[in-house]
Amino acid sequence: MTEIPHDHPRYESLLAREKVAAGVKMGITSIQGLIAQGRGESFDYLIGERSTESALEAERAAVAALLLARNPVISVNGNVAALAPEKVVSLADITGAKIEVNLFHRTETRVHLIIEQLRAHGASEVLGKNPDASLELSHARRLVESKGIYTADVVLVPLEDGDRCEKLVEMGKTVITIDLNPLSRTSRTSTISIVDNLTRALGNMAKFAGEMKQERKEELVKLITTYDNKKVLSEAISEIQEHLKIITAEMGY
Ligand code: PTJ
Repeated sequence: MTEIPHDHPRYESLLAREKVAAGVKMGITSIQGLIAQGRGESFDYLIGERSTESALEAERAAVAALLLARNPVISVNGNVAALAPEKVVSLADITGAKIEVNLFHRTETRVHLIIEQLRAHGASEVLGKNPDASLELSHARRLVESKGIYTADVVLVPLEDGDRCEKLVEMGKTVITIDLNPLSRTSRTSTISIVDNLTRALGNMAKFAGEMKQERKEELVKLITTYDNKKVLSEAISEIQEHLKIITAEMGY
């Protein structure tokens, strides 16, 4: 990886770019994953590269859902494995969630390498290698494990295109997504849409999970029943508009 100096004004963004590029070189991330990262970067720029109030609200609700779940599962693809394997493992440990590899551009080699990557970052069990169940989808993301995504009541699906998300919602599952684009099909179809950068979102969620684990069950239930995803998405869009107004004013336009 190219060494990015810590004092570079765009350090976090450039580091993420290096990680995804390294993921491609290692065979973990698909070449298409580079395009996905670029799409995400542009939305992050519009958001102001920060976790907004609406994102934090969605992240708290998501953590409550994971903590209350009977069988929570975190789905991992090639971008997630390259960008934040340690954060996935830490969130899974705190919430008791299983981890399952699920890929759009699926090859058995990539599945194997991603499992190894997660193991190297402390995961004990990673599902996805032996899919014995199928979602009603015509592409490889249909391949899931019966003890994982197939029977999960809550699924965290960071970073993907929306059709599997839609299918999982149809199956009655609570679907949490992390996608910097508040207008994407994923954001519009999920139960809890986190409009935030994957790395920031997973970090915030692990921190919240540590704190919220001590809370009474009723408090967690209240967080979910009072949560309004449409409102959160509309606030996410307003936050982008506000940010654009501020920076254009600063630029004197
Ligand atoms: O590893 P595979 O084979 O499963 O392939 C995965 C990719 C990422 C290639 C696949 O899911 C894909 O093509 O995704 P899309 O359709 O490009 O959607 C990616 C979405 O995630 C876009 O809406 C981006 O804005 C968003 N995104 C990209 N990077 C990030 C992100 N959101 C949060 N954090 C990011 N770092």
